[in-house]
Amino acid sequence: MKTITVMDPVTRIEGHMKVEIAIDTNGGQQQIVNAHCTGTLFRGFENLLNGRSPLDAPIITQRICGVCPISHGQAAVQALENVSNWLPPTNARLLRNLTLGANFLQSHILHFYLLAALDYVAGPAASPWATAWQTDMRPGLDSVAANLPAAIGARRQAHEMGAVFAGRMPSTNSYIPGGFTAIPTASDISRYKQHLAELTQFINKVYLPDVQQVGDVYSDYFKVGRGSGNLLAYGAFEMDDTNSSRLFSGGYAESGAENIQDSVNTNDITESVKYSWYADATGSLTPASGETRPEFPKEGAYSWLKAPRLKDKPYEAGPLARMWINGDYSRGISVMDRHVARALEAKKIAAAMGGWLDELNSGQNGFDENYEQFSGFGVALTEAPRGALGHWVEITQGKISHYQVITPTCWNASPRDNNDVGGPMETALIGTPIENPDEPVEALRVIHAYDPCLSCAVHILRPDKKPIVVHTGK
Ligand code: NFE
Repeated sequence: MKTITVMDPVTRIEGHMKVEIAIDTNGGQQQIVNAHCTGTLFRGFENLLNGRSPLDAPIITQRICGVCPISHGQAAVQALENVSNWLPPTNARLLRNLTLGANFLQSHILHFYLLAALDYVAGPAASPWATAWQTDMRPGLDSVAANLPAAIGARRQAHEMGAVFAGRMPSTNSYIPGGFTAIPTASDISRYKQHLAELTQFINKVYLPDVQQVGDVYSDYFKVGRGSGNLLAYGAFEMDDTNSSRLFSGGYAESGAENIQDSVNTNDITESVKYSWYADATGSLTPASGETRPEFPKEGAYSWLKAPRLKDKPYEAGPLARMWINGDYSRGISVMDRHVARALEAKKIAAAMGGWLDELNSGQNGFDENYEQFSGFGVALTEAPRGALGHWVEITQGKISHYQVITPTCWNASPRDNNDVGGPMETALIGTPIENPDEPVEALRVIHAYDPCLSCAVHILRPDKKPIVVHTGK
């Protein structure tokens, strides 16, 4: 008999998400036979930006999320600079990389220890650690549980490291079109270096071994949760001032392919809204012409996320996709591969950060005073900790006239598209064995491996200043 289990809200993620799974017996085993992922709040940041100064874009878009604000700051300034066809000076490029890198490290450490590990490891017997379920908790991982408090310290240290140049974390005012507001001093550089050395030690000696240990005890999860099998990365961390090389290159691979396409044409990206609470007239648009026009209720719709597709296909974004496209990881596509690739990526980024620090010119301005903000169209394709992030902007007579953001979680947690094909996470859930439908921890493992972030919801203001309140319940 089919059981429907609803997780609402899914906990230990950022943002607001509901996942509904249907569980049935298949081949003598209970498993998930259908899944629907729902983003339960509306995010109308694009509409907030219309009519504003371009300088507001990096400030406002960082408020989309407290976990990945730096990526939004980076994407916003790169989109604005793209309008002016301009690249930042050396120190700005390096300071941005160093601040973004710090944000990736805090996010990856946060994700593994505070969001995902408790799916595998019984936490200390105290709130908020103690797990409320007993299903499939395997012994042998006490040493991982013992590292949870140290991980909190490491995450805080990554934030402190980012704040050395950025002034404050999580959201910073230092990302501005034309450069970066800080002038690094020798003492800043040495403070950053000290943090980086300690964090590198944590990543290499604690985080990576812990992930490997979880992978050994739960090795069956290398075969669970493949998802769409299609991988997408835009690339990030500029390695030179001409933007000819990045630490992670962009590209896509269909069906876990060996055959990696090394560039992404954004005209191939469209967003379906057949199952999303947006006006049908806004469906199948490319982000350059995309519209954020909510429609609730709407027949058949079940998510506030649109369904982005590349050449009409769903794609997974994230550390596994980045490492795969860059040729750094090819073991497989699964729940556990996502954790391992994320930890290996933290190691790779931390190592690169040492090089950027050495390249910094102490005492030199990271802002080019000749920068001029033109009107026109701009796009930035970069990466957030959770994967490919795009910002599209149009400036008309000095004001933002159009803005669109597609976040990585939009790719990963998207609902079904115009062809009724589910998003990567929905597909990954199907086939997952479930021991106890009342405690479907196996489904949580699949969901958490993507590190979903449903992004913050907002009320948007009409010109008459009355808030539009969208009711998603009865
Ligand atoms: Ni809110 Fe984010 C990242 C972005 S959401 S955490 O990483 O963009 O997918």
